[in-house]
Amino acid sequence: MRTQVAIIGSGPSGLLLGQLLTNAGIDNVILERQTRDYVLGRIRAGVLEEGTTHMLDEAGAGERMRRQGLPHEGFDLTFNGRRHNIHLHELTGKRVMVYGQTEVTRDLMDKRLSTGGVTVYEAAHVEPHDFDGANPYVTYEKDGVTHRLDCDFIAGCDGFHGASRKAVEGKGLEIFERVYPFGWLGIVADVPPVHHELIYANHPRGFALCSMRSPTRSRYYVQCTLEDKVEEWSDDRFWDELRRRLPPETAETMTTGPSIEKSIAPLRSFVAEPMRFGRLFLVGDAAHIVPPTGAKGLNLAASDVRYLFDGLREHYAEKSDAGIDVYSQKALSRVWKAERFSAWMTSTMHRFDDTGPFGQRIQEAELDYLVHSQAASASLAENYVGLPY
Ligand code: RFL
Ligand code: PHB
Repeated sequence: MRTQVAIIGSGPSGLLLGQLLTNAGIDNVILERQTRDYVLGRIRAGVLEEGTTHMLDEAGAGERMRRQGLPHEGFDLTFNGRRHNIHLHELTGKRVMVYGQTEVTRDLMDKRLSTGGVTVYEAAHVEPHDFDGANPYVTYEKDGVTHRLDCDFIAGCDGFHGASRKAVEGKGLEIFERVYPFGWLGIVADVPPVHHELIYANHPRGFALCSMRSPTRSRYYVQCTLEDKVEEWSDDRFWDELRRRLPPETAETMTTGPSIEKSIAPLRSFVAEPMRFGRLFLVGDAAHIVPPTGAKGLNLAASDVRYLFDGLREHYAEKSDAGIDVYSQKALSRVWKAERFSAWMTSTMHRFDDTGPFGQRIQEAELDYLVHSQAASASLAENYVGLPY
């Protein structure tokens, strides 16, 4: 088989890149390790920047998001028993869209199906080859048979545990990493959200986040230890802990109910440099991870796709490699700013055992400054809605 762009991974970055390429008449094939249902079963991101929503529109996959997504004007921060609003729209002129990654993925998969894009699911042992030269190819196994996909370029959109980054280890790849000493325990429950916008809570017992997927479906998180096990967290224990970390007036109005999903995610900051190795590009979580506190992961995957798609389109339409040549540099410049913001928001909102009550007071002072200084609020808002690209 031959294609122009071989895409490894059918998460949001692979699907978005694939759709933009298909729309531009550039042939592509997606190789995905899992089944379609498995990919759709993942519950992850919830907040989309305007740049991401515009790209979904451009891909022709934004219609349901525009109908069912929830545009948010701001979010609340709670600390020291009080709740404060950060009005994103007043501070930046921009909003964010609350629309789950599961729905983004479904819309992109449906669009791909309707435009005849090829996706090979359950492709095992995917391996990129010869990307240092002019004739790269990817091998994979499907139903016990080995296949070869020849291509012009390989897009490694296969997430943090994928095959693409592994293929460039020892070829000048540099890793920058911080692993946090805690995780997030998250649940989904079919109860109305406690508030119509998100609430980020700083509390001496640990961070909490009240998010949502729809007016009838809530997504809540509490900071937990790395030793915590999902089985140890009954629904009752989760709701009690969440309520304790919110101001009493907020906790009292919360509707609780049985969870329909419950999982623990560790927190990590990670960047792999560079993001291009000859004819292989690393995209999205394959190249970088942010802790979810700033809601940046999926949005960074979208901005990587913006830079790479523009470069590939230029290559095919204008016979210029200028865009491809600056891909890694442009993407990393935006990635590092989001890494900075996500690490800062994580350190300001979470409980760190080693800093004790002094650290807690410093966080509260920082948050107090943040919500009362126009300049500090504007800086937070500018980063949260997404830096321009
Ligand atoms: P993905 O989504 O991991 O997709 C990679 C795909 O590649 C496949 N794959 C392979 N395929 C073939 N061969 C192999 N060897 C392969 N290895 C892997 C996988 O099966 C998968 O289908 O990466 P992508 O596309 O780069 O997208 C990144 C986003 O998924 C991620 O950044 C976000 O989910 C992060 N994130 C958030 N981002 C936001 O922008 N806003 C948020 O509000 C937000 N909240 C979150 C989050 C992530 C979370 N978790 C669980 C990590 C909340 C949480 C809890
Ligand atoms: C979510 O709704 O899953 C979500 C929202 C905001 C975040 C992280 C996750 O910062």
